[in-house]
Amino acid sequence: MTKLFTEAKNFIEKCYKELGKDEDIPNRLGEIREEIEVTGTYEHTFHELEIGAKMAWRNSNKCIGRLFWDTLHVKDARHLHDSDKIFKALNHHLLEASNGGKIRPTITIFAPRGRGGKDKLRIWNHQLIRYAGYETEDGVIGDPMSIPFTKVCEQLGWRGERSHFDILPHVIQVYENEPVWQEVPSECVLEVDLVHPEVAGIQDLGLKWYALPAISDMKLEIGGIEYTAAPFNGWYMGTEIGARNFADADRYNMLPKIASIIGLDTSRNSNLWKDRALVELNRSVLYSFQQAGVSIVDHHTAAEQFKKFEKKEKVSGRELTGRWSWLIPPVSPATTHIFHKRYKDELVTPNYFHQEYPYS
Ligand code: HEM
Ligand code: NRG
Repeated sequence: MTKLFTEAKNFIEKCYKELGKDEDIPNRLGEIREEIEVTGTYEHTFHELEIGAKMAWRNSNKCIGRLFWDTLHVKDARHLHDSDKIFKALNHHLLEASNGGKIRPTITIFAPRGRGGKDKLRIWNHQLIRYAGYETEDGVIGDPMSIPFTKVCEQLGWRGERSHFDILPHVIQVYENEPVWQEVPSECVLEVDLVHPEVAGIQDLGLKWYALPAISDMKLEIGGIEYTAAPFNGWYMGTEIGARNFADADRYNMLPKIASIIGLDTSRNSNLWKDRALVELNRSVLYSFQQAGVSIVDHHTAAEQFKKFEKKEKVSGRELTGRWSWLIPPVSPATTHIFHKRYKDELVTPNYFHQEYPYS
């Protein structure tokens, strides 16, 4: 038995049993065995692809948002091999998933790695929407985390405006071809300006963040088939933006500015100015998204939803896996039940995997 067939068998048995279609397993496995013998690989039916992507989300140990795994909207783009059509599909994903603010968890799945592991489609962006970062003599402009990728984009001929919030272009590599880029149409990018329910000064910072977190550099693996381009999105948990993207000293580093706006003494640690600034920044993120009608979840609600997920998995007879260090929120972790439990960090497939950077 080839390795691929073993992995296919594992997946088909798991998924058909879950769908209550046990009787179809022998036939389907016969088909797959023959297809692998003749072509070296096999193709998933749409139904298999859909349930596989959902199971992969359910098995994502680092994700607190898994209660909603069964609602994932799966878009089949396996037939697209032309860069223009792939760019269009990415824009379409952004529009449909953003849905005017009522975000729909969505994945677009492009053609998998082909026979012999050769044909490999890649999206070079880490996320479909992300802000550029530039090193200048006067310090960093934009998102420091994007500096290496922004350099790559500029080497490919793109030029950013050097604001703190330049949307990076989409960069894709279609098989052995050189990478190509395309600007993301502004109508596909929903953004939220930061305001605060009481502190007017926060608005004057001119901060904003995009609505849609859409990871585009991970590989979806289902039954031994590797989907190297399969961007997916849900909605944000507020702390991702308020406690990390804006707060980390090596990201937008806004805590000192927020503290000074609120009038806190930043010369001493023991007055907890960082903690107080963090809370106001996180209130601001949640309030701004809510006012703008854009889906977002606070970390307490997300933890409660995760608790529901834990219970549902138990009822379904599946063993829960999770990575504690990622599941606890970065603000007030011990106020959530997650902090007080242990999770088994075991890899279950299908799943989403990190892959090598396509650029050096
Ligand atoms: C990680 C929340 C939807 C798969 C995470 C993290 C959070 C989160 C807070 C940790 C991120 C970090 O610390 O950088 C949510 C919420 C969702 C959602 C609120 C709303 C629906 C999804 C969907 C998928 C997914 C739709 C896949 C189909 C993952 C994966 C990771 C992750 C694979 C780990 C990413 C990595 O290794 O960098 N999620 N998620 N999530 N989530 Fe979700
Ligand atoms: N922390 C990252 C995004 C990681 C994924 N988070 C999600 N995923 N919510 C950031 O940009 O802040 N999702 O699919 O919803």
